[in-house]
Amino acid sequence: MTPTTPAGPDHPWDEPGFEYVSNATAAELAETLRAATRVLITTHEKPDGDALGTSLALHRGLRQLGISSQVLLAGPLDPNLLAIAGPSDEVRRFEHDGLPTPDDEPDLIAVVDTGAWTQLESMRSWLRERAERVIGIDHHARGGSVASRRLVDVDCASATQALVPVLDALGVDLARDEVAMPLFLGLATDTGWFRFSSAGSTVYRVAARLMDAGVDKDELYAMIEQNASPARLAMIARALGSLRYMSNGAVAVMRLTMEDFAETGASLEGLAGIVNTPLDIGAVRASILLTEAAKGLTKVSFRSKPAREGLGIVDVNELAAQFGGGGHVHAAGARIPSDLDEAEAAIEAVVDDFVD
Ligand SMILES: [Mn+2]
Repeated sequence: MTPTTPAGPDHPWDEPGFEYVSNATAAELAETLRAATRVLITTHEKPDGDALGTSLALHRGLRQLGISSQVLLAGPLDPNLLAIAGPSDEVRRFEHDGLPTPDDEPDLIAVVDTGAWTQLESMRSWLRERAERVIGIDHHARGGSVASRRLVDVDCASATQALVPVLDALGVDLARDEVAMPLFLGLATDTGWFRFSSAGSTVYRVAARLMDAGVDKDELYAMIEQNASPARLAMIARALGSLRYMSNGAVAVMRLTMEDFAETGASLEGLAGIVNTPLDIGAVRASILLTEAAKGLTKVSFRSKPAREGLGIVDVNELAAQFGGGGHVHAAGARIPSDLDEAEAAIEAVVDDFVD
């Protein structure tokens, strides 16, 4: 996700009383990494392109320096993204491999692209016990005390961008060992392939440097963005076929049923980003996708656009909170323990309050 500073005091990434800011420089973190012998690199659950890109780039950079490391990923992951990891990358999946065993005990842990305990649920207590050995590299404005020493650069459009100065301080050659490629992946995916407002001139300069270091952006784009299954397109068709509007056209709502999954053969993991499609419409300021996860259980994804002249934002973090969910101001989720019709009616009953 792009870094945002959501309104409201009770953001799920916050830790009351904790000020989430840098307390270490890139050079200091590089020195800590150089002194380590066994590093565990991890990131937020359900890793996206930036989370995976930052993890892999650090892993490959350390390998170039002869420092052993392992990447730990938790939660579902788009197979097109995971394909970026090569056979020589040491990737551990929490669901299959669990946490490192005592034999594998890391002497340093790097948490990247998040600093929020709520995004690290599956390894929360394990990380807490090792707090003094945890460093963080992030670009989000919100987070907690996960890492004892951290570099939080909210001016970076991606965590991979925030990692570049650390790799430079380490003396990693970005042009070797496919270090540049995952860096570019994070930068590209977190900026919507350089479309979002977060893609300023510095981002283009970093992207140019990574391309000069050998990144084949066309190949990467094809691997990530043009590699969908027919089932995904069938689900997009069904979602768009269900599209209706609330709040005088400002909010788009789509739904997917269990029958849609059964008939198309699509998986939940293959749905990422479908919720964004209605944001293509000029008048639409927020988009909601209701997915029937089980009979009587509806999973809801909320997205909203950045502010435009004369138009306020729809704070979907606040909207999702009405249903016990959360996230951030432009992207949030919730699980509503009712069927699709009831869930949609419950949203419709309150949504106007969030559209000014
Ligand atoms: Mn990110």
